[in-house]
Amino acid sequence: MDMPRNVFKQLLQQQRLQIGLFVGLANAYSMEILATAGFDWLLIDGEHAPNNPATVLSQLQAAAAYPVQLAVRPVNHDAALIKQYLDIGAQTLLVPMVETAAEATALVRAVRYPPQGIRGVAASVVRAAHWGGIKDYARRANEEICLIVQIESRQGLANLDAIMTVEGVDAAFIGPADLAASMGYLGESGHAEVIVATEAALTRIAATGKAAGVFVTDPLLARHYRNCGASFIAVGGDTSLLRNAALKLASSFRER
Ligand code: 3PY
Ligand code: MG
Repeated sequence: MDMPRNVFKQLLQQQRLQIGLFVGLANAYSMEILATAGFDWLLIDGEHAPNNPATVLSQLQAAAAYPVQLAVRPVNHDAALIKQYLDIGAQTLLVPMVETAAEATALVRAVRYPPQGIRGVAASVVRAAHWGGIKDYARRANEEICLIVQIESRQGLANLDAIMTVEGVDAAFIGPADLAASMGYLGESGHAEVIVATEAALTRIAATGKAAGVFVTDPLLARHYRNCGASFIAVGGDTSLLRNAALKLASSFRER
């Protein structure tokens, strides 16, 4: 068996538009439904959803049969947790709250085998390497892993250029909710100043030749961010989709 290519990483390098969804239901069956829905990429969220390596594994397995790219968001920068996600087969990680080049460098080291990094080696017993079936896994893994850093604070913005120069950072994704909070606008991710900061950040990221991403649910603003340089755009989350559809259905059958 050949090393599986990370198609998401290739598409990010081309800065081709890719529409994604955040997946927080933490469930393999609903993940499989979403995998059939036509999104380019799905993010299994381990930051704000009740996920762990076991639930992430079942979602990776559920979506594997479908032509959709998958990313996993760990809850923090813990190299041990990152190792587990890579070993179960996540090839793309979206890591929250990256604020300095030193943090980005540590993350690059966490996703790479030695000597470039510190990822523990056990290729013959992990799903990512087909339990030894992918003979050149240990040699090729570093190049197929895609590291996306999330920029979502004032400090992250201040250090954006330095973060983007870190070799091994493949892309950066703006998180407007945390960015708004960091700018003093908690709960106001649509605040004009947050939008201006996001526009500038997307432009700066794209200018480095690396892919820029953002979470935005408003189609017009999404189009605007695309024009600013965003190429991978998360347009919503499954929990909101379910709740909104449920609210609408319930209310539509109430007697007025
Ligand atoms: C944020 O907005 O803070 C995110 O992490 C993703 O949208
Ligand atoms: Mg965030």
